[in-house]
Amino acid sequence: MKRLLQASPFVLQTKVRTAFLICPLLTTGFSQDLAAQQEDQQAVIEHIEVTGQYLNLPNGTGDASDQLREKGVNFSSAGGISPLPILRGLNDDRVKLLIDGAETTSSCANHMNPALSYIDASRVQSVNVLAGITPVSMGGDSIAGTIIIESEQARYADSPDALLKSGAVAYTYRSNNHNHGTALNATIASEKVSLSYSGSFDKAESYRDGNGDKVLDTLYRSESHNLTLGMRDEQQSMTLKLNHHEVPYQGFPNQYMDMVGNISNSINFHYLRNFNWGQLDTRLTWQDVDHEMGFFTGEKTGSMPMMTEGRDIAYKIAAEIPLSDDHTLRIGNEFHRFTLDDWWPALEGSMMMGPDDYVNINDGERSRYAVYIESEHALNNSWKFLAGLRYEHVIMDADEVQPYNSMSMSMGSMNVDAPAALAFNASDRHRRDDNFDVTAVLSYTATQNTSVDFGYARKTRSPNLYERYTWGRGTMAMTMIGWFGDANGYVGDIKLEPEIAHILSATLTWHNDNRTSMLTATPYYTYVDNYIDAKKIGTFNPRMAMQVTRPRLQFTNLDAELYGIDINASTQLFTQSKHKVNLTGNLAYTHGERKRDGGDLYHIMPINIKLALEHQVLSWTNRLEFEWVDNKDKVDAIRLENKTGSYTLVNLSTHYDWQAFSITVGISNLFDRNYDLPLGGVNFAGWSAGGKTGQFESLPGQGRSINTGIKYAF
Ligand SMILES: [Cu+2]
Repeated sequence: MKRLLQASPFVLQTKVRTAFLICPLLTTGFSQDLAAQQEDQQAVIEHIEVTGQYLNLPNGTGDASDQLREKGVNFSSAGGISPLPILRGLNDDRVKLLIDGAETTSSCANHMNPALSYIDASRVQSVNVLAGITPVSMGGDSIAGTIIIESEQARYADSPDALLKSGAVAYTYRSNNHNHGTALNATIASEKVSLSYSGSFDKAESYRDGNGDKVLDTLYRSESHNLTLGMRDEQQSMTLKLNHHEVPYQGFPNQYMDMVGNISNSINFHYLRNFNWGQLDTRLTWQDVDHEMGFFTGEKTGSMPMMTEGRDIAYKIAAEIPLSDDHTLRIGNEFHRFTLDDWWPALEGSMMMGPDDYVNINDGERSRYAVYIESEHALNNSWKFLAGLRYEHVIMDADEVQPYNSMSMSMGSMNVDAPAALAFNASDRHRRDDNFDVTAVLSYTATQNTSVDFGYARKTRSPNLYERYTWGRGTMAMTMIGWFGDANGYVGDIKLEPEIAHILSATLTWHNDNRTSMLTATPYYTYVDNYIDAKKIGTFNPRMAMQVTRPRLQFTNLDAELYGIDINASTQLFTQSKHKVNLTGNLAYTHGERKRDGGDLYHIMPINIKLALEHQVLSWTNRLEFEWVDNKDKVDAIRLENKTGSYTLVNLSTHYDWQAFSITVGISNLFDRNYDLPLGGVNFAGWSAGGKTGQFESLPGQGRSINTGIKYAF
């Protein structure tokens, strides 16, 4: 359903600037030529991007995961707008997600509010996915790669006397979950000053699976309001973005809790200036989040309030210095501080959840100080070399905590949280990590039709606050921690070490002379020292259901190994007068295991193949997609991950541009196939509402849906 739209000139500039440093092929990246686009995706630092018009509808509202899915990013299921990204088997915090250059940390023990949940799909202007090896100037504090999302850019009038006035309104509807989305934007700008507003509203009921059964607790509602002020002259540009985002409710079918409120305000200030020695890029970002968990729907019932307050503050200073025509130097300094309070107010009249508030994380702090240097050098016409070194100093700390009560017995059983709190408060909680990242990539253009890129990266991530500082040992407390959708219980470990990934990867690229057909293959290998995984420290019976036994897990460092291959191909099957027919395909295979016992890692996507046939005539595009996913029989035994079956989905869509209108009509899951999501986790809400009988089953995927969108631009 996605179409590559012509980028505005401003976007083009910024794109070329960022793209140049990592991909020699990027100069062709904005052509409508399919093969060339495909080729851009293939450098060893996989550089993948989509550029859309300001206001992407009728592609849709909601989270931007659809725009990323087709770029090879997988997602583990969570709430309707909060799925967690997985790149080549590495999930969530291991992926660095930059939205307009800002990093947002999840302020929730279930990671219900990941960075991606704050950007509505309608606002996404461009997406870059750098899987695996990432330039150090775009990395740090991540081991899987970097996803770069840009929202609406400031747009300006073409000439001194002109005034730019433009805008768009759009509406989308998806039949399966009665999802209504509305988005609008308006811009007024002179040649030097630009002001724009964008807003979105999105609301969905719980979706239905291929059997027509409701998948409980998958409903949500969200809205966002965003102001962008831009100013520029010949030497400099300044952009100020103010964002307000609200989620009144969002169901999480594979968690014990739901989101009953998430309010976020953020400021993003960006200043860019050209000097005679090069360019200076500075950014200041701030985001405050008020997050509340509880229960809001009859589809999953309970009573327990949980509150979280988080704040991200950061600056970034980056200098790009062209030393000669074929040699560029980049140096930078970054600072990022995340602070967090997480507490669970006492429940009145409850023996177990009172009389005190449970303090989960008190004044948690995670601060990173980073510097890097990077050199990009074209050695001659066929060889190019990129190398970088990055150092980060990470400081983490948390204050003393308290359990609901300090009695040694509670409801006739041992109150294990009381001694756990004493032990936590007596421990030294201050931690410092010194993290080094290295990237080295060689690109070799062998012939006019073939090239190879290969490289090595060492990437480091320090544990997050929840991995180091959650401490409760009781069943209830432990089941509140974890972003895995497995309904297991988790506890942190202050002594956790940072995880260090060593990544080797190569990309082989072939295309024909006129670039209408191309093929690339990217094999990769990653060894992770001190991979943060889980070890079993006990068991429990969820919700007193004695037939279900789940593990109590503690975060722990283990060594892990991941390898796989991505293959992409595209060809122009047919072209005659105004008609064009293209076929694209890709295959992804990932394997992940623990080195100690060869056990399979959690949430590894089975081998899968996607094929898309696209027919274009003038401004009319038709698209037919097949997606095949193999059985998932390699599962994490420690987390009791479920196996899932193989499935094939077919999607069909048509898109038409007529004057100021764009219209899309599509059918996803055309044959209403019923299937389980390989990365969906367990259907806890369904189990709970169904009388808590039997074992936890897998979360089903969405059945057939008729999706429509209409946009009017003025
Ligand atoms: Cu939460």
